[in-house]
Amino acid sequence: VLVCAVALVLAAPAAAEIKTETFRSGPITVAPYEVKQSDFTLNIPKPRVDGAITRMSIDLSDVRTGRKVPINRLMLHHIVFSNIGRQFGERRDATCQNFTLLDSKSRVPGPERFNAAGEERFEMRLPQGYGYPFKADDQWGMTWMVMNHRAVVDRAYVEYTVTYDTDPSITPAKMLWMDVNNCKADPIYDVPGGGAPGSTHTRTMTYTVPEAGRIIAAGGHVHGGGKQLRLSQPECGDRTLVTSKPAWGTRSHPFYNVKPILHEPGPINMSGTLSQKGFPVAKGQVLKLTSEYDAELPHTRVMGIMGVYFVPDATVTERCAPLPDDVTTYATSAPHRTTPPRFTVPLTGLDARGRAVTISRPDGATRRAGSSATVRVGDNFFSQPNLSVARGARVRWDFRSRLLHNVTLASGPRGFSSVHLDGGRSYTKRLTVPGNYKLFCALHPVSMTQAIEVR
Ligand SMILES: [Cu+2]
Repeated sequence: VLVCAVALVLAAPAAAEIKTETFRSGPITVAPYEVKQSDFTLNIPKPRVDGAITRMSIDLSDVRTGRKVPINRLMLHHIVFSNIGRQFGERRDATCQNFTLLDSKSRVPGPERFNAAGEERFEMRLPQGYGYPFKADDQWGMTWMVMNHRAVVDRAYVEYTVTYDTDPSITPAKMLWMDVNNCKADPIYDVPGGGAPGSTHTRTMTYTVPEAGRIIAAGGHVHGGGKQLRLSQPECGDRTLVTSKPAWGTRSHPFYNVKPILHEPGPINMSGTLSQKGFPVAKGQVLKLTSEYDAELPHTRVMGIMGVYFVPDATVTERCAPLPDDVTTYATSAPHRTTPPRFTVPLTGLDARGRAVTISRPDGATRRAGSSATVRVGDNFFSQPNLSVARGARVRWDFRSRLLHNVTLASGPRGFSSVHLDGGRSYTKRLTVPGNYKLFCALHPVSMTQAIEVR
C-alpha cells in the first residue's frame, strides 16, 4: 500500500505553485550627475517556466550589499517592463502599434508592456485568481532612466521581485497602457501655467477596446503638479471607473532635497484600485483617460499614464452595466501631503570641487537680441547662456550636437520644453510673456543651463 501511494504521487503532474523570485539586471554604471537612459534592455532575467504574474515590485539594489539604493545616490525615475514573446513582434502592445525611441525619431514595433514604475515605485498587484501570463521562453525587456545625484561614479542593479502562479487555470489579464502622450519611450508633455489659482489643465487620450471584458486593477503615474488621473467611460455619461491620486512627500523628503533636480519632484505614491468582479467594458466601447494638473504654475516634462489590467470576457454584453460593488483602493501609509506642493526647480552648476550647487544663472555676460535669436546647442553647452530678447521674440535652438539634448524650462512665466534632439535638428519657441526664464537640458542638468530675459 505504501509503495503504491508513493508511485501515485510521483506520477502526478508537477503541482501548480505560487512562487516569488527576485531577479537582477545589470549592474548599471552611472557617471557623476549622469542621466542614463535605455530604450530597451533586452533579454533580462525572468522566471524560466510558464506562469502568470500576480505581483511585482521594482527597485535599485547596491552591487555589494544587495540593499536598496537610496535616492540621494541614484534615482530610478521610471522603468517600463515589456514582453516581446519568443521573438520580436510576437507579443504586441494593446494601445501602441509602434514606439518612438528616445531620439524622438526612430520607431520600432511596440512589444507588450505589462508593468511599470516611476519614482513613486508603483507596485503591481492583481486581485486573487488573476495573473499576467508569460511563457518560459518569452523575452522581457525594460525601458528605464536613472539619475546619479552624487559627484562619484555609482553602480547598481535593477532588481525586481516577481510573484507568479504556475496554475494554468488562472484567469489571464493584460495591460492596457493608457497614456495622454502615448507610444513614446519618453512620454512627456508640458503644462504652460498662467491659469487662475486652483484651475486645472487637462489632457486626454481615448482607446477603443476591441473585445468585451472587465477592468480588474489600475494604477497611475504623474509628475509634480499632478492632481489626479481619471479613467472614464464616455458612452455611459462619462462615468468615472477609476481614479489614481498622488501622495506628496513632506518638506524633508529626499525628493525635495537632492541635487540636481531634473523636473519638479513627483509624488511618493499613487493610489491603486482593485476589483475581483471588475468594471464592465462592452466590445467596441471607448475608455477615456484624463490627466489633471494644476494650471496656475508651469509644469514641464510631466506625464499622465494609467496602467489598466483588463480581462477579456465575452459574457459582458450589456453596455454600461452596473459598476462592481467590491472595489478596493490602496495608497501609502507614510506621512504625506495631498495637494501638489508649490516648488521652484532651481538651476544647478558645479562648484570648484565638482559638486552640484544651486546657481541663480549661468556665468557670462548677457547678449542682447531683438525679435529673434538663435542658440547653438553643442555637447554640452548652450552658445548663449545669458540672453535678453524683446517680448514676442522667436528663439531657435539649433542642436548641432553628437549627443541628444533638450531645452526645458526650470522656472519662469510659462512652461515649455523640446524633445531630445541632435544632429542638426532644431526647436523654436515664441516667448510672448515677459519675465525671466531659467532653462536647462534635462539630460545634462549640471552642465547645460541658460537664462533668458524677455523684456
Ligand atoms: Cu544635454
